[in-house]
Amino acid sequence: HKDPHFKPGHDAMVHLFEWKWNDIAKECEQFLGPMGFGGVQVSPLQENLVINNRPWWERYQPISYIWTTRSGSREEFINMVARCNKVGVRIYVDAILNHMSGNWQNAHGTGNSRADTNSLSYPAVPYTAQNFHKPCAINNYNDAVNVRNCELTGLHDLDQSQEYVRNKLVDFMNAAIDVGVAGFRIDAAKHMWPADLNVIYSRLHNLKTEHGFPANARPYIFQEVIDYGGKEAVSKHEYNSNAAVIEFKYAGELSNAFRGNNLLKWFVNWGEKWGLLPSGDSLVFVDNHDTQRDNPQILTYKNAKIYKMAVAFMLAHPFGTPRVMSSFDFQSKDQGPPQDGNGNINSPTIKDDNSCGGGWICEHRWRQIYNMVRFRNTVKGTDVNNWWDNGSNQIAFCRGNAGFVAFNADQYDLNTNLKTCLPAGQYCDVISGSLQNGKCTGKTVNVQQNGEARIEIPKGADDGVLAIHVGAKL
Ligand code: QV4
Ligand code: CA
Repeated sequence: HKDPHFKPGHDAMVHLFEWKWNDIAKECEQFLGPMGFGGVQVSPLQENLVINNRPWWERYQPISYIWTTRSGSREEFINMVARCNKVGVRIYVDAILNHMSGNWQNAHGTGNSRADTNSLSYPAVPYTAQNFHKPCAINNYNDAVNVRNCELTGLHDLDQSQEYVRNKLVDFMNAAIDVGVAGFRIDAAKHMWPADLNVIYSRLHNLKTEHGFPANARPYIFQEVIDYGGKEAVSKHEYNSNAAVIEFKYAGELSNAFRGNNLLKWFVNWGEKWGLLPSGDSLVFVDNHDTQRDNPQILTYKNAKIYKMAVAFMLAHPFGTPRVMSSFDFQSKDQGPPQDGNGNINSPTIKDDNSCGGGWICEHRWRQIYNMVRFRNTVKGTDVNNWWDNGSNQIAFCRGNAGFVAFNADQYDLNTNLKTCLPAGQYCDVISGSLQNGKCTGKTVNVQQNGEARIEIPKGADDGVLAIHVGAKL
């Protein structure tokens, strides 16, 4: 369950947070496929509670396993998965297995199902009170039983040790696998027993060859276990034997350093030496839909220059399976996606320069980000070599003989001759521009016969990164 099954020539996934299925299908065809993205994490598929003013977080309050949400209908979902697979882009579903909704008066769902939440009755599944843990509040992260058998912010906590509950969850996931999804994000995995999860994973179908997967392929599973390395009863190490884990420490350390609280030179041994899980077990990222709202330490689209540097570092470095965040603009924590007066989600608009409008940020359409996905594809299979740093926040490294990247996070210019490891010639810096019709729209870097080049990143430059690779040679 640790292989994302990206197609050759594709790498990295993007979380298209709150996008509609039809818009994702179009995005796969028009942008993600051609740009070499590996996959999309989509918002939850299961029917959720309709909550006043339609905050984004209503999607994390399931009411049934019917595939009707504000992202679209069952037919639209199936159509999206097929169209994305066809252009080499995988779909990963955000699966909420830990709980159903919290208490709500007159609860009704996005598929019109009803529930009596106060008596833990969800007839559209159906679940009754006996399928849940006896309600208690999670209030002690030093007690694994409290963390796993009580309610996360009042969300009714399913008992995954019951065969009946397991079967409901497995059937839901298998139905998604059968229409072609490549895997799942496991929401709130910390709040479920690893042994129960392993039984559930073991019962999942293989991915089907008819959707372009290899024979006997297992679904990719990446589990949400928030573990920054502090002391808590539950740790990420309990979860990475059978499936991948979302590496929050990775995200925390990247933001910390690019904010200026740790020197970039220390990234010379970035990886397990920092207390991260093994690379093959790690889903890595800079920000996610929670941390961009509730963790002021984490970099987001609102800190554009250093955010792009952190994302570029993630994509340039071989550690982990990277996930790019794609947000909608928000002013307050609860604000839902761009929507009309009836609560229908609006589609993003796409401008001439590739960027999005209509309230959608689309970080994945920022040149500094999508060109680094191409970089990652081009250097695949190589290691980090010829690390250079200035003893501070200017760093550079090669990826075999295929790519070279440099960062300047110091408050003074970077202007020096560095080994690029690339064959001699003219290269287009894919951060300041792109190679279009044989011409570079950004800076050109001249690599000498000895593999060295003059690398310049002035302190006030728009971008604090420079990246060149053999796929963008003039
Ligand atoms: C309120 C009170 C509670 C009270 C409850 C009683 O605050 O004290 O017990 O009513 O009914 C929303 C509201 C929250 C409300 C709750 C229940 O914000 O105020 O409780 O609903 O109605 C998202 C949001 C949550 C939201 C939830 C469900 O972040 O705010 O709660 O959706 O709508 C830990 C976990 C980790 C988790 C993270 C947020 O270890 O697993 O907290 N992350 C995932 C998702 C996240 C999602 C959930 C889990 C829940 O990434 O987006 O929470 O599915 O770190
Ligand atoms: Ca639980």
